[in-house]
Amino acid sequence: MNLMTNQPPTAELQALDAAHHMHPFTAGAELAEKGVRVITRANGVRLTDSDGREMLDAMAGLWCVNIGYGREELADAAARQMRELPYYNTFFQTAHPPVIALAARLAELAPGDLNHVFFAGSGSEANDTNIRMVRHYWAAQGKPEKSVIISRRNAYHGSSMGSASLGGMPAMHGQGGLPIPDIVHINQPNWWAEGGEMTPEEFGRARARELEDKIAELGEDRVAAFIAEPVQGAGGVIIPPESYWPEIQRICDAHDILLIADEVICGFGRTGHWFGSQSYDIRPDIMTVAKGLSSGYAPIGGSIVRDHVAEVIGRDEFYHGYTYSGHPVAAAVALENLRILEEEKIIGHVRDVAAPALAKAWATLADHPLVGEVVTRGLLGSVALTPDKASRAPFREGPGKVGLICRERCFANDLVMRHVGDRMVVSPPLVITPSDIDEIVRRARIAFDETHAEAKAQGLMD
Ligand code: PXG
Repeated sequence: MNLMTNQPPTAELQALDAAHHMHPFTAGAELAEKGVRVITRANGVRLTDSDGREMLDAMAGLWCVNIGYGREELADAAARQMRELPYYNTFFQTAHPPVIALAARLAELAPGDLNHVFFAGSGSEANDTNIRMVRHYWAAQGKPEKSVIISRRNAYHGSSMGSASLGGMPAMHGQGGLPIPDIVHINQPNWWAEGGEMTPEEFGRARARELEDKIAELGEDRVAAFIAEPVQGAGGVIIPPESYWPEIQRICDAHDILLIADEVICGFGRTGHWFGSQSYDIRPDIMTVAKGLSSGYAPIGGSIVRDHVAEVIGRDEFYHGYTYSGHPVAAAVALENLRILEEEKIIGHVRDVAAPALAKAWATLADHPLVGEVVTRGLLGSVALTPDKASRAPFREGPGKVGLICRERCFANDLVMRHVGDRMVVSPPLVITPSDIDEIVRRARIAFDETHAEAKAQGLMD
């Protein structure tokens, strides 16, 4: 025990973790051998581990700590609510003040007539709600066969049976018998990897028209909804060509298909607006929210729903809900988070200060020999690592090896940055300053240099 911090030594924590803790998206045996990294404290945009080492968190946790770490106001809001009413449910005609206030606040913030909120504990749960809700919406109107949901390859919508089926990750579908019936996938608007000789604008339109082709193939009377992230996050921060979303919107309108925007990453300021849908002029019927709703301080998610959908769903009992739907402590924390986002004008800071600073600093990486595409949107950024910029070629050993080296080199330089295959992604807390953005990019460049040398040494590139 460290008497200063009241904390067991790192090796002891690692041994207990290896013996008892099953981690998400982790090969347990490999981790046990290496030893888990234990994060003990955080403040602003910086994490501290159990050895006292400080790191810049360019990922805002898992894309969620929008207001940054260490905000006492959220801790106070949680403690206050726990003392007053730690739990009550929202089933069977009951509610409590924080859930009512949060629903009303979200209705105010969400564009148009997205006026109704069904709460969940996470993004996965909210997307499961959406599957049942859109199918029930059509069934309640005498069209039970209108049940297919179209999603996209390389989308991420969660890990539960339903949400992982919506996701377009083959490795996930390969475990546990997915996808569930009546979920189909079209291609993603990833111009760098898949655009070939087309211009980004041509490619964006072509990929959007795959939705129209799929609707024609299945028949309009079979298709309930299309779901997509405004910007694919976990898929590698794939920023769609400007031509993509207007065409998707036109197709959904023309064919009477509900549009679900998964705002779990894009929501609450990430793209420089309250919602990514506003950045791309998307008019969704349902928005999935989680993560930034509470800045990750408490687990909460939900579906924000337009009037016409809520009206149909509300006609009869919707046999759906979670014990923690609208949990009072999580709702109180979310309300306080939304207050801070608004009063401190954090979204204006993203739009006017941080996003332009990231765009400028990130673009300087383009001259690095390992770097191909360099893109940002708001405070989302990614680079594609490549052995050959001109041909946009992938590495010959298959995706992920060089990306993994790069992630490790980032850690070694006290920078937390994710890799998705061979794309490096950033999604820092929204409160980040231009000088910390420059520091992220300075460390990233060092990590890229080291990765380049290592990839050559391992024969992964010439
Ligand atoms: N939709 C989107 C767009 C997401 O990014 C979910 C739904 C699911 O939310 P929950 O709260 O159930 O996790 C997500 C989650 C990563 C990573 O490493 C990304 C997510 C979660 C965990 C890891 O990129 N996104």
